[in-house]
Amino acid sequence: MGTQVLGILNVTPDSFSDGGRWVDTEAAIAHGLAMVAEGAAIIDVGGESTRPDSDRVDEATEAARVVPVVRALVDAGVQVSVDTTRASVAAAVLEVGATWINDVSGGLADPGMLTTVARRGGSYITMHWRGHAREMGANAVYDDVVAEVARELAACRDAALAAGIAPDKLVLDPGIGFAKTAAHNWAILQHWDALDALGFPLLLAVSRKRFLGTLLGTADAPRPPHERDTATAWLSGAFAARGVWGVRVHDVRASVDAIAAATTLAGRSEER
Ligand code: PMM
Repeated sequence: MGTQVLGILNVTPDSFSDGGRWVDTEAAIAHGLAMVAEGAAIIDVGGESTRPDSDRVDEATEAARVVPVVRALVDAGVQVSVDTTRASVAAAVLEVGATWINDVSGGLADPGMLTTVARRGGSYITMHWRGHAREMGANAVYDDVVAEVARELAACRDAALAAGIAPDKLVLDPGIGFAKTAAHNWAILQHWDALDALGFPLLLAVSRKRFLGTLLGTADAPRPPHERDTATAWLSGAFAARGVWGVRVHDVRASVDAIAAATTLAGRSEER
Protein backbone atom coordinates (compact mmCIF):
# COMPACT_ATOMS: atom_id res chain seq x y z
CA MET A 1 0.00 0.00 0.00
CA GLY A 2 1.19 3.51 -0.74
CA THR A 3 1.77 6.22 1.83
CA GLN A 4 -1.43 7.27 3.60
CA VAL A 5 -2.21 10.90 4.21
CA LEU A 6 -3.76 11.64 7.61
CA GLY A 7 -5.54 14.97 7.60
CA ILE A 8 -5.30 16.90 10.87
CA LEU A 9 -8.57 18.09 12.37
CA ASN A 10 -7.94 19.90 15.64
CA VAL A 11 -11.23 20.63 17.39
CA THR A 12 -9.45 22.86 19.89
CA PRO A 13 -9.35 26.57 20.59
CA ASP A 14 -5.56 26.67 20.98
CA SER A 15 -3.58 24.33 18.67
CA PHE A 16 -0.47 26.05 17.42
CA SER A 17 -1.30 26.31 13.76
CA ASP A 18 -5.03 25.89 13.32
CA GLY A 19 -6.32 26.53 16.84
CA GLY A 20 -9.80 27.94 16.94
CA ARG A 21 -10.69 27.38 13.31
CA TRP A 22 -12.62 24.14 13.67
CA VAL A 23 -14.10 24.37 17.18
CA ASP A 24 -17.61 24.48 15.84
CA THR A 25 -18.78 20.90 15.21
CA GLU A 26 -20.36 21.59 11.82
CA ALA A 27 -17.30 23.46 10.59
CA ALA A 28 -15.06 20.64 11.82
CA ILE A 29 -17.07 18.00 9.98
CA ALA A 30 -17.06 20.04 6.78
CA HIS A 31 -13.30 20.51 7.01
CA GLY A 32 -12.80 16.76 7.58
CA LEU A 33 -14.86 15.95 4.49
CA ALA A 34 -12.96 18.56 2.47
CA MET A 35 -9.67 16.88 3.40
CA VAL A 36 -11.06 13.50 2.31
CA ALA A 37 -12.01 15.07 -1.02
CA GLU A 38 -8.39 16.21 -1.35
CA GLY A 39 -7.11 12.67 -0.83
CA ALA A 40 -6.79 12.10 2.92
CA ALA A 41 -7.20 8.39 3.76
CA ILE A 42 -7.72 9.02 7.47
CA ILE A 43 -8.93 12.06 9.42
CA ASP A 44 -7.11 12.54 12.73
CA VAL A 45 -9.46 14.30 15.13
CA GLY A 46 -7.98 15.94 18.24
CA GLY A 47 -9.74 17.58 21.18
CA GLU A 48 -6.74 18.49 23.30
CA SER A 49 -3.88 20.68 22.14
CA THR A 50 -0.40 19.21 22.60
CA ARG A 51 1.27 22.53 21.82
CA PRO A 52 4.33 23.16 24.00
CA ASP A 53 3.24 24.99 27.19
CA SER A 54 -0.47 24.36 26.64
CA ASP A 55 -2.67 23.42 29.60
CA ARG A 56 -4.59 20.18 29.68
CA VAL A 57 -8.34 20.13 29.09
CA ASP A 58 -10.56 17.97 31.25
CA GLU A 59 -11.77 14.61 30.05
CA ALA A 60 -15.43 15.62 29.60
CA THR A 61 -14.53 18.66 27.50
CA GLU A 62 -12.21 16.61 25.32
CA ALA A 63 -14.83 13.90 24.72
CA ALA A 64 -17.57 16.48 24.05
CA ARG A 65 -15.38 18.10 21.39
CA VAL A 66 -14.46 14.96 19.49
CA VAL A 67 -17.32 12.43 19.78
CA PRO A 68 -19.88 14.29 17.60
CA VAL A 69 -17.27 14.96 14.93
CA VAL A 70 -16.10 11.33 14.91
CA ARG A 71 -19.66 10.06 14.72
CA ALA A 72 -20.53 12.29 11.77
CA LEU A 73 -17.36 11.45 9.83
CA VAL A 74 -17.82 7.71 10.45
CA ASP A 75 -21.43 7.99 9.26
CA ALA A 76 -20.10 9.61 6.10
CA GLY A 77 -17.86 6.58 5.53
CA VAL A 78 -14.60 8.22 6.60
CA GLN A 79 -11.82 6.31 8.35
CA VAL A 80 -11.21 8.22 11.58
CA SER A 81 -8.31 8.41 14.00
CA VAL A 82 -8.55 10.21 17.33
CA ASP A 83 -5.59 12.01 18.84
CA THR A 84 -5.95 11.36 22.57
CA THR A 85 -3.88 10.20 25.52
CA ARG A 86 -6.94 9.19 27.58
CA ALA A 87 -8.38 5.67 27.75
CA SER A 88 -11.90 6.97 28.44
CA VAL A 89 -11.87 9.15 25.33
CA ALA A 90 -10.41 6.25 23.33
CA ALA A 91 -13.22 3.97 24.53
CA ALA A 92 -15.88 6.56 23.65
CA VAL A 93 -14.62 7.15 20.12
CA LEU A 94 -13.97 3.47 19.34
CA GLU A 95 -17.58 2.93 20.44
CA VAL A 96 -18.84 5.35 17.78
CA GLY A 97 -16.71 3.86 15.03
CA ALA A 98 -13.23 5.41 15.11
CA THR A 99 -10.64 2.99 13.70
CA TRP A 100 -7.42 4.47 15.08
CA ILE A 101 -6.26 5.84 18.39
CA ASN A 102 -3.33 8.21 17.94
CA ASP A 103 -1.69 8.42 21.35
CA VAL A 104 1.09 11.02 21.57
CA SER A 105 2.05 9.58 24.97
CA GLY A 106 2.80 6.11 23.61
CA GLY A 107 0.57 4.59 26.28
CA LEU A 108 2.45 6.32 29.11
CA ALA A 109 -0.06 9.01 30.10
CA ASP A 110 -2.93 6.72 31.02
CA PRO A 111 -2.33 3.21 32.38
CA GLY A 112 -5.65 2.03 30.93
CA MET A 113 -4.98 3.09 27.34
CA LEU A 114 -3.29 0.02 25.85
CA THR A 115 -5.75 -2.53 27.22
CA THR A 116 -8.70 -0.33 26.21
CA VAL A 117 -7.49 -0.20 22.60
CA ALA A 118 -6.58 -3.92 22.60
CA ARG A 119 -9.92 -5.04 24.02
CA ARG A 120 -11.88 -3.05 21.47
CA GLY A 121 -9.74 -4.15 18.53
CA GLY A 122 -8.58 -0.62 17.75
CA SER A 123 -5.61 0.28 15.60
CA TYR A 124 -2.97 2.25 17.46
CA ILE A 125 -0.35 4.86 16.67
CA THR A 126 2.20 4.93 19.46
CA MET A 127 4.46 7.98 19.68
CA HIS A 128 7.75 8.68 21.43
CA TRP A 129 6.95 10.94 24.39
CA ARG A 130 8.66 12.33 27.45
CA GLY A 131 5.92 14.12 29.34
CA HIS A 132 3.01 16.49 28.85
CA ALA A 133 3.34 19.82 27.06
CA ARG A 134 4.46 21.83 30.09
CA GLU A 135 7.25 19.37 30.92
CA MET A 136 8.58 18.47 27.53
CA GLY A 137 11.03 21.34 26.99
CA ALA A 138 12.96 20.28 30.10
CA ASN A 139 13.01 16.66 28.88
CA ALA A 140 14.71 17.44 25.56
CA VAL A 141 18.04 16.12 26.80
CA TYR A 142 19.78 13.26 25.02
CA ASP A 143 23.31 11.85 24.66
CA ASP A 144 22.37 10.12 21.42
CA VAL A 145 18.92 11.21 20.33
CA VAL A 146 18.52 8.65 17.55
CA ALA A 147 19.47 5.67 19.70
CA GLU A 148 17.46 6.86 22.70
CA VAL A 149 14.31 7.64 20.71
CA ALA A 150 14.55 4.28 18.93
CA ARG A 151 15.02 2.47 22.24
CA GLU A 152 12.18 4.28 24.01
CA LEU A 153 9.89 3.81 21.01
CA ALA A 154 10.75 0.10 20.97
CA ALA A 155 9.60 -0.06 24.59
CA CYS A 156 6.27 1.54 23.57
CA ARG A 157 5.96 -0.98 20.73
CA ASP A 158 6.61 -3.89 23.11
CA ALA A 159 4.13 -2.59 25.69
CA ALA A 160 1.42 -2.21 23.05
CA LEU A 161 1.99 -5.76 21.79
CA ALA A 162 2.12 -7.17 25.33
CA ALA A 163 -1.24 -5.51 26.06
CA GLY A 164 -2.74 -7.39 23.14
CA ILE A 165 -2.79 -4.81 20.34
CA ALA A 166 -2.54 -6.79 17.09
CA PRO A 167 0.82 -6.42 15.30
CA ASP A 168 -0.97 -5.50 12.07
CA LYS A 169 -2.75 -2.66 13.87
CA LEU A 170 0.32 -0.91 15.22
CA VAL A 171 2.17 2.12 13.81
CA LEU A 172 5.19 3.85 15.38
CA ASP A 173 5.97 7.58 15.39
CA PRO A 174 9.18 9.21 16.74
CA GLY A 175 7.25 12.30 17.90
CA ILE A 176 8.97 15.07 15.98
CA GLY A 177 8.95 18.23 18.15
CA PHE A 178 7.95 16.45 21.36
CA ALA A 179 10.73 16.93 23.93
CA LYS A 180 13.07 17.54 20.99
CA THR A 181 15.00 20.54 19.73
CA ALA A 182 15.30 21.37 16.05
CA ALA A 183 18.66 19.60 15.96
CA HIS A 184 17.14 16.51 17.56
CA ASN A 185 14.32 16.50 14.99
CA TRP A 186 16.72 16.74 12.06
CA ALA A 187 18.93 13.98 13.49
CA ILE A 188 15.91 11.66 13.70
CA LEU A 189 14.84 12.50 10.15
CA GLN A 190 18.40 11.97 8.90
CA HIS A 191 18.67 8.58 10.60
CA TRP A 192 15.20 7.24 9.85
CA ASP A 193 16.74 3.81 9.13
CA ALA A 194 17.12 3.38 12.90
CA LEU A 195 13.32 3.56 13.11
CA ASP A 196 12.77 1.31 10.08
CA ALA A 197 14.77 -1.25 12.05
CA LEU A 198 11.99 -1.39 14.67
CA GLY A 199 10.06 -3.49 12.17
CA PHE A 200 6.73 -1.62 12.09
CA PRO A 201 5.04 0.92 9.83
CA LEU A 202 6.08 4.49 10.62
CA LEU A 203 4.23 7.81 10.72
CA LEU A 204 5.94 11.08 9.77
CA ALA A 205 4.38 14.03 11.61
CA VAL A 206 6.29 17.21 10.81
CA SER A 207 3.47 19.38 9.51
CA ARG A 208 3.98 23.11 10.20
CA LYS A 209 6.17 22.31 13.19
CA ARG A 210 8.37 24.86 14.87
CA PHE A 211 11.67 23.43 13.57
CA LEU A 212 10.46 24.21 10.04
CA GLY A 213 9.64 27.75 11.13
CA THR A 214 13.17 28.08 12.47
CA LEU A 215 14.64 26.62 9.29
CA LEU A 216 12.72 28.96 7.01
CA GLY A 217 12.61 32.12 9.12
CA THR A 218 15.16 34.67 10.22
CA ALA A 219 17.19 34.65 13.42
CA ASP A 220 14.54 36.64 15.29
CA ALA A 221 11.36 35.68 13.45
CA PRO A 222 10.44 32.08 12.66
CA ARG A 223 8.32 31.57 9.54
CA PRO A 224 4.64 31.47 10.65
CA PRO A 225 2.90 28.06 10.72
CA HIS A 226 0.78 28.56 7.59
CA GLU A 227 3.88 29.34 5.55
CA ARG A 228 5.54 26.02 6.36
CA ASP A 229 3.39 23.89 4.04
CA THR A 230 5.82 23.69 1.12
CA ALA A 231 8.59 22.31 3.33
CA THR A 232 6.08 19.95 4.97
CA ALA A 233 4.93 18.62 1.60
CA TRP A 234 8.50 18.19 0.38
CA LEU A 235 9.25 16.02 3.42
CA SER A 236 6.04 14.04 2.80
CA GLY A 237 7.27 13.28 -0.72
CA ALA A 238 10.79 12.42 0.36
CA PHE A 239 9.64 10.01 3.05
CA ALA A 240 6.93 8.48 0.86
CA ALA A 241 9.67 7.72 -1.68
CA ARG A 242 11.38 5.68 1.00
CA GLY A 243 8.18 3.87 1.96
CA VAL A 244 6.86 5.62 5.06
CA TRP A 245 3.42 4.27 6.07
CA GLY A 246 1.78 7.64 6.61
CA VAL A 247 2.17 11.39 6.90
CA ARG A 248 0.06 13.50 9.28
CA VAL A 249 -0.51 16.93 7.72
CA HIS A 250 -2.66 20.06 7.76
CA ASP A 251 -2.47 20.81 4.01
CA VAL A 252 -3.63 17.51 2.52
CA ARG A 253 -3.58 18.51 -1.15
CA ALA A 254 0.06 19.63 -1.05
CA SER A 255 1.24 16.34 0.47
CA VAL A 256 -0.92 14.18 -1.80
CA ASP A 257 0.64 15.91 -4.81
CA ALA A 258 4.18 15.72 -3.42
CA ILE A 259 3.75 12.01 -2.67
CA ALA A 260 2.45 11.31 -6.19
CA ALA A 261 5.39 13.07 -7.81
CA ALA A 262 8.08 11.73 -5.47
CA THR A 263 6.91 8.10 -5.53
CA THR A 264 6.60 8.14 -9.31
CA LEU A 265 10.10 9.55 -9.61
CA ALA A 266 11.35 6.83 -7.26
CA GLY A 267 9.54 4.11 -9.20
CA ARG A 268 7.21 3.28 -6.30
CA SER A 269 4.00 4.64 -7.80
CA GLU A 270 2.67 1.19 -8.74
CA GLU A 271 2.24 0.64 -5.01
CA ARG A 272 -0.35 3.38 -4.71
N1 PMM B 1 1.91 16.17 16.75
C1 PMM B 1 0.90 16.93 17.18
C2 PMM B 1 -0.33 16.35 17.52
N2 PMM B 1 -0.53 15.02 17.39
N3 PMM B 1 0.28 12.90 16.75
C3 PMM B 1 1.28 12.13 16.30
N4 PMM B 1 1.10 10.80 16.15
N5 PMM B 1 2.50 12.64 16.01
C4 PMM B 1 2.77 13.96 16.16
O1 PMM B 1 3.93 14.37 15.93
C5 PMM B 1 1.73 14.82 16.61
C6 PMM B 1 0.48 14.23 16.91
C7 PMM B 1 1.16 18.41 17.28
O2 PMM B 1 0.11 19.26 17.12
P1 PMM B 1 -0.77 19.56 15.76
O3 PMM B 1 -1.96 18.66 15.81
O4 PMM B 1 -1.20 20.99 15.91
O5 PMM B 1 0.10 19.30 14.59
